[in-house]
Amino acid sequence: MRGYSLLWVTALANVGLVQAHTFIWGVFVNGVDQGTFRGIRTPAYNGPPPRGYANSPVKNLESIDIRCNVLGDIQNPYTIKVQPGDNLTFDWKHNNRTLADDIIDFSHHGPMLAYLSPDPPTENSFVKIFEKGLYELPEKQFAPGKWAITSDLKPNYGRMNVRIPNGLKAGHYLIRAELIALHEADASYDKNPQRGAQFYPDCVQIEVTGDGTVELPAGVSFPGAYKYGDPGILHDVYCSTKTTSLKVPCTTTYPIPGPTVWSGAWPDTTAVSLGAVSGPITAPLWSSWISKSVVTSATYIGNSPSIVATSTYTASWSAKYVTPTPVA
Ligand SMILES: [Cu+2]
Repeated sequence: MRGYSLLWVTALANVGLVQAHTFIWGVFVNGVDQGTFRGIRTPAYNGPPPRGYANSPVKNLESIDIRCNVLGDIQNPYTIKVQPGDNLTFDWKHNNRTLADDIIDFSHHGPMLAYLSPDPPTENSFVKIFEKGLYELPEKQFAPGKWAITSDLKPNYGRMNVRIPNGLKAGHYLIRAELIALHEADASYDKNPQRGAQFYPDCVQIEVTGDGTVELPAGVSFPGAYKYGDPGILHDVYCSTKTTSLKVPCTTTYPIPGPTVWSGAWPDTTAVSLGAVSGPITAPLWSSWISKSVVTSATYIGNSPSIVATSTYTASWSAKYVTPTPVA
């Protein structure tokens, strides 16, 4: 047991100082909500106030945080049971779990992706099962075109659909869903840490049941799969029609980072109609952040953080599956 709650992180209405970011608040299985924050390894906010409210992105591609975000090794007490063919809808939200939520800042153009790995992950165990990137080219000069995050996820209330592969063998898995925001990706983080592509990975614990026989092929590792210079990670979203001199190669196409989608994944994902949200639509004012291996947790009175706990933390991934400790 750890002395701080990771489930109850939240964003504050006061977002004037920070940009609006997103993480998964709930998972629907075939349209049925599994409960707010259930089965989801909710990330820390990754920065002290005011950054602490922002769910700051992961930008260091060599960090373990690129796997399942900050605190991504820490299990959720609940695991979502699914069967091959089930349709999962991830409910990405920012401030609250309502249709009025702003999801993510409008500037955050980029792709959305999903990987599947046995739980716990091993070397090269993440297999890509879904991706969507730039799906419509810009009409005007210097325009970004239509991107999965800003033209699909954001207007669709943060809903992202993935399907459990046909015939997948029973067992415990993690789905690593990911958004990559490219508005500062014309620079590379290793050369300019103020800028660079912004990664928002978020992992969901599932247990596949049934008598499927299909095993996942070899995939990629996180960290490891992405490099700073990869096309699609070093990318200028506004460059496709520029004629001025350019810092990075300028293309009208966008190569989505990582491996190709596994042939065993569903070729298409379909939006299913969703039932009611089950569980809270807001979270208590709470934040947690990590600096030099110390986790600090705070509640908020107005805009003032009140620190409730600090503890040392180093990400530690088990080599074997461990049954999560249920909450009392
Ligand atoms: Cu941002």
